[in-house]
Formats: sequence, C-alpha cells, structure tokens
Amino acid sequence: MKRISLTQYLVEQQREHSRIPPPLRLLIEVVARACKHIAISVNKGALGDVLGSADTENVQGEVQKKLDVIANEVLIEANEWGGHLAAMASEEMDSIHIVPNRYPQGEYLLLFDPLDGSSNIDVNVSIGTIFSVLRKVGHHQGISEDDFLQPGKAQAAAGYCVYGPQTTLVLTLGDGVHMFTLDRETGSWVMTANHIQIPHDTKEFAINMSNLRHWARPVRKYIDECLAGKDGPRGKDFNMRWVASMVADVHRILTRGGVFLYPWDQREPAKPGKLRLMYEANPMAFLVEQAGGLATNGQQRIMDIVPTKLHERVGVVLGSRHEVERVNAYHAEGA
Ligand code: AHM
Ligand code: MG
Repeated sequence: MKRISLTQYLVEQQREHSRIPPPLRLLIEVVARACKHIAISVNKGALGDVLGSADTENVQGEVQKKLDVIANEVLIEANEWGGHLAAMASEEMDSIHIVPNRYPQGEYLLLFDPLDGSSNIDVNVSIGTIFSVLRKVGHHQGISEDDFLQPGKAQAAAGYCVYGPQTTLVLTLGDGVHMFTLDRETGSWVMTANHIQIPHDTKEFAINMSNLRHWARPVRKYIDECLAGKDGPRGKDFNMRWVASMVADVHRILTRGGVFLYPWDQREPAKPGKLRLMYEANPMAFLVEQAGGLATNGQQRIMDIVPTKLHERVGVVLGSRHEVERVNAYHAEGA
C-alpha cells in the first residue's frame, strides 16, 4: 500500500473525487489535529496531572474525569474559529455549543464523545475520541438542537481516534474505512490500512457479562449459544473480549472481526441502553457498515433511527454481518 498522509488523502478526495468540499476537508484536519493534542495529554498521564476526577458531573449524571473535560475543551477550541462549523454537541455538554458571533458560521455540525472509555483513563488502558459530522439542513436563520436531530444515515463523515499502544485515526467519508497511524517523529497521520472489510463470520464476541441477569431473552439466547461452544448449536468455540472502551472494542472488530453488544437491558427500562445514539452509536455504525458489517439495536438499523433528543441512548449490536443478523433474527422471533 502506498503510504500517504491524511492531508494527501483528503486533498485527493476533494480534488479528484469531488467527494468532500473544502470546509469538510478543513473540519477533518482540525479534528485530527485536536486528537493529536489530546493524545499528548493522554500520554503524559500522571506527569501532566491529567488523571483522576474533575469533581464535576455531566448531563448524564456521570462524574467527569479531568481528561473528559480537557478533551472537550481541546475539541471546542480547535473547531470554533475555522468557519467550517455552525455548532457542536458533546457527551460532556448539556446543550449545543454554537459558534460564537465573532467567527464566521459554516454549514457543518460536529458531535463528539471527547474521551470514550473514561473508566480506563486512570488504569492506562486504551481510550479514544469519537466524532460524527452532519450538515445543517435548510436555510433558516439561527441554529438549535433540532438541527442536530438527524438520523445517522445523514452523516457526512465519522470516525474515532484510539489512544492505545499506537495512536490511530479511523475515518469514513462514505467511501470505505481508512486508518491513519500517528507518526510521532514527523507529527503526521500516515495511512496504514485502507478499505477495511470486517469478516462476515467470527468466533469472538464482546459484551459486559456482569449484566447477564438484566438482558432480554434474545440476547441471553445468543450468548448462551456462544458459550456452549463446539458442543452447542453453533458447533464452534467462541472467545470473549471486553475492553470497556467502545473505541478499542470497535477497533479490534474492524481489524479482525467480531461482534459487540451493549444491548437494552431491564435495569432502567425507560432507557434504551447505555450508549448514546448521536455521538457513539451513529459514528461507529457508519464505520462498521462502510466496512461491510452491520449495526442495529436488535430490531432496527441504528442509522435509520430518528433521534428525539441530543443525548438519546440506544441498544447496540454491531460487527460481523452474520452474527448481527443472527441477533436480529432472535429478536424478530421473540426468542
Ligand atoms: P463513556 O463514554 O462514559 O466512557 O461510556 C461509554 C463506555 C464505552 O466505551 C464502553 O463500551 C462502555 O461504556 C463500557 O461500559 P461498562 O463499564 O458498563 O462495561
Ligand atoms: Mg463514550
């Protein structure tokens, strides 16, 4: 594979394929630069006094870590002045952040989970940044939360950056999924995998087993069958992985296949799941579908769901196509 930089890739997409207009190219470059900045803080850890709690709560009632707050600020500061955005929304902010009047307003909307996998920050396990890009629809003046409430299939771009043994940016503009590894010596993002495809079959599943007693019947049946291994109905042994950072679990699935479930469960029946639709599930669903996999809530394609609020939650089943189809089938038959 020809080693090209993220900038070269984006320029080619803009110039040769007219796939992206210049403001979207700028947006992706700015997000990638912000991720480099976040990676530096993550790497410093205790030396940078960035570990531990910020002693504040976000809108979801979760205690924020210092790095949640730092990453959120980095993304806002990097993105608000370039003229490419109308507004931003984040897991860490109650309401949307409109680009201040002193800067030009663009037509894009950026949503992010600035630091996903917060419980792993202090224990030095992979974490990440997830982002989703929408376009403001219509020509009305002003901007409100309603402008963000578009289904995932309207995304213009999506991706994540995983801060692990390597720092890797994974991106889709709707033309496949491409990975860029940060070369720390040159400071540039270098394409290290392109047009990634998730194998349709797998022997690896990812779920938080401690929630077993809360799951719905179709999910229990699916996992029971995986656990039964060679002697069970599936006729093969399965392995299990759970990093508790969605970015790291999805990264593994994009790299070698697998299925990831954070399903609806009965702990809080009114909440459709733990993960958030607009800045966690949708961008991951876009990437997974672009890589030939599937992403549903067990019943419905995630990217078809029309959100009713910014911080809406959703059950998530994504990854290798044949496994997701099986989980969907168990839901359809009310197993
Ligand atoms: P966060 O955005 O507050 O970090 O929460 C999302 C994370 C996901 O990355 C991960 O899949 C999940 O929460 C893990 O949850 P649990 O601790 O219940 O296993
Ligand atoms: Mg998250």
